[in-house]
Amino acid sequence: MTPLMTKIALTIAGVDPSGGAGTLADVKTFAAFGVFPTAAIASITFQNTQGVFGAEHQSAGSVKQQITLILDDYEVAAVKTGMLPTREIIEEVAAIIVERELKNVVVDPVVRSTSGFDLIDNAALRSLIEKLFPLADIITPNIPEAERISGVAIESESDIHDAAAVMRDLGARNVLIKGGHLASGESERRKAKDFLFLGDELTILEGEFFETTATHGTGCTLSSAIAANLALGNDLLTSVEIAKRFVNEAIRTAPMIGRGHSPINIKPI
Ligand code: PXL
Repeated sequence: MTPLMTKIALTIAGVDPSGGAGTLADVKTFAAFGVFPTAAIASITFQNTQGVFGAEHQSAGSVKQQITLILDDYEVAAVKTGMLPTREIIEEVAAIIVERELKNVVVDPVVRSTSGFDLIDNAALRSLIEKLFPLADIITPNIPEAERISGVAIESESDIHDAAAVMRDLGARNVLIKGGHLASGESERRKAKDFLFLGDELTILEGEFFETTATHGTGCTLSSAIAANLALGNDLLTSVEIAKRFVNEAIRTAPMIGRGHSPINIKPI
């Protein structure tokens, strides 16, 4: 018999109605790990696998109401934040995390879609750094996000160290920089390397690099898989390792649907 989903995780993020990224990916991921999914919606984006064409954001009050009613009723074991498009929403989410003493907080600093659509404005990015980074157990930027946040242009592994150091100075305790973007441009036998800084201690996680367009939702899935595993009681290193393997497998077995970047295959482990 399948065990009951007694651990509960919360995603606070945007909706991608086409199901590849955002809260739909998060919910599928939580469920894949046997964690009960809850979701507060910060924005509804208009998109498909070919691009993001717009968004209609929620107010801070709406996001607060959604989260408050979940927290009043459920014991939430882990929280993942994704697309939080405005300063007001970010400040509200930060206040709730402090007030409710939420644990196992994974902050995916979503800045821009693969197709180049800005998912957050500059004022919001500043408050994400100021208000949410210090509350996060881990932040999970990809390379373009790490560059924008740290101001360090990343072309080598030593640049990754510098960017991580800047982000730790900005208040992030633990930083996972997803190196997938760094792999492109190099030659044969590529590895998809992720760089995990627990404090200033670096662990490099190597996975297979797949030459594929099926990358839509990888960042959302990775961060929510980390949150799911933290909700299950795993430590941070173990959670990141399991999450990375999960995303690798989801890319490898992607359904190749849609006319653009296919979603990945988020399925029960
Ligand atoms: O992958 C970043 C991301 C996060 N959240 C939402 C998105 C996207 C990218 O398209 O649409 C809702």
